[in-house]
Amino acid sequence: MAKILRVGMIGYGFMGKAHSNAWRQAPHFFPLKARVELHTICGRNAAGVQAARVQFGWQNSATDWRDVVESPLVEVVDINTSNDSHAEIAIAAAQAGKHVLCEKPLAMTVKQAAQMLAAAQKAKIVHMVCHNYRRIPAIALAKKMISEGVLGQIYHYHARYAQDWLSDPEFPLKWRLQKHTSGSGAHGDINAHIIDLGRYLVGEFKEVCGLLHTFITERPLEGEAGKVPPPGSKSARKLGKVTVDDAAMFIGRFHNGALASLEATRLATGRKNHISIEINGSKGSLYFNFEDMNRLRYFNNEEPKDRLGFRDIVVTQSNDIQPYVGQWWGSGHILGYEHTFIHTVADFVNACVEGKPVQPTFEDGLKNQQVLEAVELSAKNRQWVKI
Ligand code: SOE
Repeated sequence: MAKILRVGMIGYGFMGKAHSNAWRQAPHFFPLKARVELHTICGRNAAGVQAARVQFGWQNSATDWRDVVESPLVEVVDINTSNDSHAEIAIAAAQAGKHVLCEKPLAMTVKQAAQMLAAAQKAKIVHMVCHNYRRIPAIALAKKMISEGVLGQIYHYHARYAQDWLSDPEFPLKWRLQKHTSGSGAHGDINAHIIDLGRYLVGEFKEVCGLLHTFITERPLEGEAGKVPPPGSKSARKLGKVTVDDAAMFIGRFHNGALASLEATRLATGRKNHISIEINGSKGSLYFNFEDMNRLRYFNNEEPKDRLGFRDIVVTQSNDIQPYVGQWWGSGHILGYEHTFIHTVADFVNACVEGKPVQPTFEDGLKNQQVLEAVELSAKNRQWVKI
């Protein structure tokens, strides 16, 4: 009888949708060591989570995450809530012996991340942070090429994560815009991703110097957006203070001597989910652009000098020599954002069955948090900070 892995997922927003799709699809495309059951989806709003249960294909719905964590049937807890609840839920799940997949950033602070890692290690559960972009086939190929030494000594890691969903001042003051629920803004939300890719592809950060900035300092409270008060009316609209960054930038040094330059913003008008990465080394360079996510651009400085140039590697060869793509379609049939979550879940399921670690673990999450917090301290004190 094949092992069954029953999943309880907390949160049903954008990430709940992406993760639900991944839990449903992974078994159909990857050789998993267990059957996956979408057992319970949990959210505070009963009507909302019931609708999500039907839409996303879960067996049960719940409104109290403790019911999910304490259920003897659930073996895996998938956390997709606002950042302020990651630690409490993950620690309770670990103490209940559940394997935990947690959305990024792992926590609100380094202290919380360390507590989550300690609880996971003590409970001997499998723990993973959903830095899904590591499992873009082109990024996984870049990792393989760098590990083989094709770039030689790494000089530069240059990364930009640019979105513009906050460029409208009418976008309301949701949880990602408030420090007490999000911890930080673009910094912990999307800089966390390119920090993780820097750690994955280049190495550990040694020291950083950064700045955080908020362009739009007030926004309409939820429910007030778009309501323009009639001219001359006394009832001013209810606005709230934005307490997190709109944009974060930092430079830094890796322990291996490479230099880092990262920028994350949610006000880059025209950029919807733009992630560009360039890594320059002594023997060559790699360039990646998420808006063209099946393509990795490679400059091999060891080719004959009359034909040097960046060339395109379309990372979709189905003969299994490129990571993940062999499980999908014939060569050249491209993949998308949702596949990165399916790859993440597939590796997580097999790790849970085997009881083996799977990166990025909560330790990676803690190291990410250490970089995030060092940049915040640097920005506050306007000085370099060692990690
Ligand atoms: C919002 O910025 C967001 O949903 C991030 O939280 C995700 O991690 C990223 O993949 C897409 O944008």
